[in-house]
Amino acid sequence: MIFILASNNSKKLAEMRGILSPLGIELLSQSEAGLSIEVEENGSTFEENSRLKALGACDLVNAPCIADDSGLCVDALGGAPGVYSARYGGESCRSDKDRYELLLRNMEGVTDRRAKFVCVITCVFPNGDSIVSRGECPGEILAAPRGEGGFGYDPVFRPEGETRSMAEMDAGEKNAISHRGRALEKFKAKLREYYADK
Ligand code: ITT
Repeated sequence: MIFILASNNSKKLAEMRGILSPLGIELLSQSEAGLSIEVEENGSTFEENSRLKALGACDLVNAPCIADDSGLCVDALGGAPGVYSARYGGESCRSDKDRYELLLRNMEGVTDRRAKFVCVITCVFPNGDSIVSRGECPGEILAAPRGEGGFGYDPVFRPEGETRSMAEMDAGEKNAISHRGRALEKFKAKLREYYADK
């Protein structure tokens, strides 16, 4: 089964391939599928943006398209950066490091460190059908970055029940507990049901 990942984030692609390939799902990047698109993410929820990205790709190719919209929601910041995680700090933040350093500055002196990663996967089929699944990973924001693995805010996030940051885990360990891993586990079950009903 070939699916196209409607994403420009190569780290997401690598994680999703790691999770979906054992199921026989071949995930093509946008460039491998001959697509060059940047969908405007103007939704206010992960669900809306995930659907916008999947539809944007599916309008252009005759294959099922998957999108992942994800982010970090921090309790003490009213859920920010949330759907704006990739754009946190605007033009003044040009890298993942800039963004997590801004987050740490905004959390200075804050004792409530609770946060969660959220991921919403949407798969749109050429016939208009769709599958949506959501995964969350609760945890807390560390005082300083730790680890070199993963991407984004991983160095400053410690998942609940863990002593290490997400960036101190290897890919398999992260996928087993991450928001993306959890959303994709649900997605796999829904996909099996979808094809069983066909
Ligand atoms: P696409 O929209 O092209 O897929 P993107 O990186 O812009 O790529 P999002 O709009 O979904 O994706 O933003 C997700 C951001 O949330 C991402 O850039 C990271 O900053 C953060 N994020 C999501 N998943 C993460 C993870 O597993 N570890 C660390 N940070 C993550």
